[in-house]
Amino acid sequence: MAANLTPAYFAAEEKYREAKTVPDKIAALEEMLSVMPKHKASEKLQKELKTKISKLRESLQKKSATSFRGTVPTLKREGAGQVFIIGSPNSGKSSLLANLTKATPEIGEYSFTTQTLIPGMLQFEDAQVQLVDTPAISPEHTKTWLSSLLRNADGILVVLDLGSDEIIEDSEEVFKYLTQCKIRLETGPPAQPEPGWVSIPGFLVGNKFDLDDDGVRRQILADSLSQGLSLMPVSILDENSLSALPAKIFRLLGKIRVYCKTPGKPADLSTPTVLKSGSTALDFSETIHKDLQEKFKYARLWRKSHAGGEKSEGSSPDGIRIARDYELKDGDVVEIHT
Ligand SMILES: Nc1nc2c(ncn2[C@@H]2O[C@H](COP(=O)(O)OP(=O)(O)OP(=O)(O)O)[C@@H](O)[C@H]2O)c(=O)[nH]1
Ligand SMILES: [Mg+2]
Repeated sequence: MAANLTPAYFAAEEKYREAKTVPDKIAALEEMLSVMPKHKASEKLQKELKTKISKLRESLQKKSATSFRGTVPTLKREGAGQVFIIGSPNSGKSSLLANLTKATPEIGEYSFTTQTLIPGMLQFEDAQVQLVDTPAISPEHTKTWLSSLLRNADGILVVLDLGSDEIIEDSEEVFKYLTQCKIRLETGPPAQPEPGWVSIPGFLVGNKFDLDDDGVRRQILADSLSQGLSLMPVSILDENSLSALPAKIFRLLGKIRVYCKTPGKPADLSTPTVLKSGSTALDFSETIHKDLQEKFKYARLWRKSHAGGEKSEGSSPDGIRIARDYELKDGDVVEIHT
């Protein structure tokens, strides 16, 4: 045959013939497509396979859409913020959640494994962030209830598959969806959105970099992004590549951790109070007790000097005296005096 099909292709085709369920059929077809030699002579066959996959996905979606009719999942916000993991089918969203939290989402070789919201808690040093795994965004079907949840998110991670030749189409699909939801994704400081729009901090995660040997897809994807949006290439198979994620996710939230000290006692460094960055000593006092704002006279501040840098203010044993409108930083220890 002109398409020069390989034994790997015929093995996958055999799997397809034997597959009893729709997800298994999709998995086998996707395998056939991925192992097939890509050239002019096989184009027709590639197209046929893609159509078959898309029809099967649709039937799967119809089934799940009816079983979920009318039920919009609800989710209680927990931790320092709520960050949604969204993206194209099979890109590794659930794998990422399973890796970063103790949650145990189903992980499948086929698309549309995840059909509802799955939360997990991400630990970053002494703070926790709620990560939420979601059903895939795709032209065939995206859950209608996802939009309002995303518009309320504190952060969004867009996961794309660096192992897929369709990564640009997938990326466009996700951004088209975000545009429909009137969500502007921004890695830097959020800009003032136009009326009706929301600006949500986020970045792209290019997963499966192990399947992008020469880094070509990563480059093409990076070039396609609008300015200021950052791309982090990772692989679930390479633990090191994931190690910077918790800090990057926490930083997205624009929050600081402040520790409370009671006069005459050592500081409580076990649990931080998480505040919006830009918060002042007075804002902090309010989180300790509602009456404290009125009685606030002054505060003492201890601020760690940065490693290798000059000692900053507050590194003396007694800390420094600060006024109520003093802006706090991540890691500050504060003692309120009334
Ligand atoms: N090679 C490789 N495979 C990965 C990686 N991450 C995930 N996978 C595989 O990709 C497949 C899909 O993973 P999932 O985590 O279920 O993907 P998903 O985005 O949640 O998929 P849906 O819920 O169906 O949209 C599974 O077979 C994973 O084992 C990776 O970094 N490298
Ligand atoms: Mg999933």
